[in-house]
Amino acid sequence: MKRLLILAAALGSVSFASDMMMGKMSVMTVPLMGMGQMMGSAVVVAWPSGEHEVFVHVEGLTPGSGLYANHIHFNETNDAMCSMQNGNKIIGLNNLMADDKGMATAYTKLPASVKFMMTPMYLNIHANTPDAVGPSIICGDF
Ligand SMILES: [Cu+2]
Repeated sequence: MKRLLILAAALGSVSFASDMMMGKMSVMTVPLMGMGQMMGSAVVVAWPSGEHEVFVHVEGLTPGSGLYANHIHFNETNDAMCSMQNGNKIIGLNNLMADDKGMATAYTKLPASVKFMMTPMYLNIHANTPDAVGPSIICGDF
């Protein structure tokens, strides 16, 4: 996992959209920022088949604090961003589970029927208390 994140970071300057149009696999990294010690990164691998793989790694959660909801958000007006929290449409990703060090990793494979990357989006990790899907606590703009 760490190796993939490092590889993806090295490839981060590759133009995502143009590679997709040329039918090659492409990789995009998205830094995730939260309050205090909370931070992380997301790596999105886009395959020529239209499938996407999304790896999310975060640190700084409360150790052993359970599951955290994890979504990509976008909207119809193409202006979704973390600072506005205005992405009323979501692509669900697998939950993150905080380990005993407050780290969590989630992997989600999305079928080609899930279309994204053509509009501004952000990846949100939500507070898990008092509600299962609370306000955003860590976010990254695509
Ligand atoms: Cu969400």
